[in-house]
Amino acid sequence: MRHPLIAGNWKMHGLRAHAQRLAAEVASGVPAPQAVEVAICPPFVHLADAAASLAGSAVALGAQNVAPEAEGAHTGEVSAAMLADVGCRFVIVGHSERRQHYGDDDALVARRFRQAREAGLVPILCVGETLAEREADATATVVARQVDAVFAAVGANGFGDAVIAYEPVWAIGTGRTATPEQAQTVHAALRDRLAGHLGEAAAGVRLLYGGSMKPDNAAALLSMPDVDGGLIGGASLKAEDFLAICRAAA
Ligand code: 3PY
Repeated sequence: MRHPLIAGNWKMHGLRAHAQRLAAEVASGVPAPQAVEVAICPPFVHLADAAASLAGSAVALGAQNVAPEAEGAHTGEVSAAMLADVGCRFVIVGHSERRQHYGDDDALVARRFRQAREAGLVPILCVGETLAEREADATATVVARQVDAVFAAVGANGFGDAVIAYEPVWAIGTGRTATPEQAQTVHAALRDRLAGHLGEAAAGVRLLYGGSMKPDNAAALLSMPDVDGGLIGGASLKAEDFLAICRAAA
C-alpha cells in the first residue's frame, strides 16, 4: 500500500508574509498524516519562515531545486546539506521549467538527484514529454530515458525512497491537464520501467501526477491505480484549493 503524497510547488511566487501565512494555513488544515503525506515547496528564501510556520505540524518542507555539487565556490547555488539543515525532507529535481529554460539536461538532473540522496533528502524527480514528443508517440521513450539517466548515475541502491512526478510539459502552466486515463497509461509505463531497475520494489515507489492538478480534477486523477498523489502548481498557492486536493487524496 503506497502512502499518498501531495506536494505543493509554489514556484517563484509570493513574498515573505504570504509564505508565512500560507504555510500556517496549510499546517492547520491538513488531513490526518496516516491518510496522506503533505509537503510544501516554497522558494529558497522562504524555507526558514515556512519551517517556523510548520513547526509541530505534520506538513513536510521541500525545496524546488538543489545544487549538483556538495559545497564550494558555486555562487548562487544552494546545497543539499543546507536544505536538510533548514528542515527540508523533499526536493524537486528536474522540473520541466528547469529542463526547458535553465539547461537542466538528464545528466545534470541526475547529479542534483545524487546530491539530494547523499544529504538524506527525498528527491521528487520530474519527468514528462513535450507536446511534440507526445504527438510523435514518444512519451514512453522520453520518460524512460529521463528515469534511466538517474539510475545510470546512482544505481538501484541509490534510488532509495525517491518519488517520481509525471508532469507532461504541455500541461504545465497551461491549464491543460492529462486525462486520468492518459496519466494512468504513463504511470503504468513508468512503473514497468522502474521494475527493470528495482524489481519488486518498483511496486512501492510513489508516482505523482503534476500538471494543472486542481480541486475539480484531483479526485478523478487520484482514483487511478498508479497515481499516488500530486505535485501541485498554481492550486498550491491558495490554502483552500491545496487543502481540497489533500482531502481528495486522503
Ligand atoms: C504545475 O502544475 O503547473 C506544475 O508545474 C507542478 O509542479
